[in-house]
Amino acid sequence: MQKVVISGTGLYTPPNSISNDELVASYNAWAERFNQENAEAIDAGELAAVPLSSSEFIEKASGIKSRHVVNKRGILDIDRMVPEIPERSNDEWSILCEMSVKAATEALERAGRTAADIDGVIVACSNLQRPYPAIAVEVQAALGIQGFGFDMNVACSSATFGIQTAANTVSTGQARAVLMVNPEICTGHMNFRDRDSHFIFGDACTAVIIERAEDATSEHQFEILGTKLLTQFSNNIRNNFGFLNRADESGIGQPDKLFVQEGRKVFREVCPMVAELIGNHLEEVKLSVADVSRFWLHQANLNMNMLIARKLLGRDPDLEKEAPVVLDEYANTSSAGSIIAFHKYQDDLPSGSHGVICSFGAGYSIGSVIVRKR
Ligand code: CO8
Repeated sequence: MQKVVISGTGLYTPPNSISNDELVASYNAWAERFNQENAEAIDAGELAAVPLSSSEFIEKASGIKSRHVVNKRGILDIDRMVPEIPERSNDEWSILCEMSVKAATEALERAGRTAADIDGVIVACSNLQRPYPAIAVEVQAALGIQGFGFDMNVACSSATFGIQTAANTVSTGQARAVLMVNPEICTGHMNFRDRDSHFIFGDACTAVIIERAEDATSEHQFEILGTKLLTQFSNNIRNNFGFLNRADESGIGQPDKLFVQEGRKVFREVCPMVAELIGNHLEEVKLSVADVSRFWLHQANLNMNMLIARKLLGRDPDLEKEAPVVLDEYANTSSAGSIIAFHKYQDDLPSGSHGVICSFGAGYSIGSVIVRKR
């Protein structure tokens, strides 16, 4: 078995950003119009009035202040409330491929690698834009990578599950190096007319190069000391969109064909599972929580991360140093979130520092990757 390192990471951030105030203004304008247009039915008790949203609630309940998105106009247009992303011809690179190439280019550069050094591509994300051909195979072609590519989806935990898959592939000698990418257009699967969830997600793409330690020359190396994954079935985060929808037309366009969740239950059930998994994983690799300099946690909710860090540390974390936050600017970018935090907050760590990349989300799915800076 070969020792394996993460030798480079990359990030693509879409140029458009929507603040809470902008998002709430659009949602509330739609809600007020809906309530006016349906005033009679609402007064007669035949229809429930749509409640208004508030920026204060969003920031307090989640820590989110804004989100980057691939298309702003379509989301904020109250006659649409869906991003406008024109279909492309089969001769053009798809938008997920385009985002992946941008993030991968930075990851390759930081790893000091070129396409010729990579033997496999994994696209791991929540929101795949088509069933086939795999986006990973398209990314391979766009970058000129030989070998193999495949897509995988474990919702918000796709990246950590992708890192484990890539690390196993490299450690067993099946590949010298693997590119693992997380293109997430979460706004394509959001219900911007649902007050409870309209603020939760944003768009981004991250990329990670995983390679043999003995080959690595990068200045940004983290040895993977261990990976630990857990899944436990839950309907509390669900999206019923799929290829069989057309086999029952009555369900097409219903809210359950977009992201839906029982946020409170997720919060309550997932936090203890995450803290326990990280604690057990650290024990397995003979480290204690005190040995960990940084937790790059999944970026869904600041209060969740505070609670998890508190459970582990027995005190409030120093967010800047111990559990960096990117969800204030990015919102929840699903699988990309913990990797954005890892990418942005790693260069200051001295060699020998230990860190944990941890994701959690739909499934439920939880993934922990323990690393040591080289
Ligand atoms: N404005 C004002 N008030 C609001 C709003 C709003 N926008 N939304 C809700 N309220 C109200 C509620 O109606 C409720 O009112 P009342 O008390 O009268 O009933 C009150 O505020 C409190 O509501 P909640 O109990 O729902 O509020 P919480 O404090 O629980 O906060 C959160 C809601 C922020 C959603 C929180 O529960 C949370 O973050 N939970 C965890 C969610 C999570 O991490 N989910 C993971 C999902 S991501 C994932 O797994 C990947 C899926 C794949 C990606 C798909 C991409 C689209």
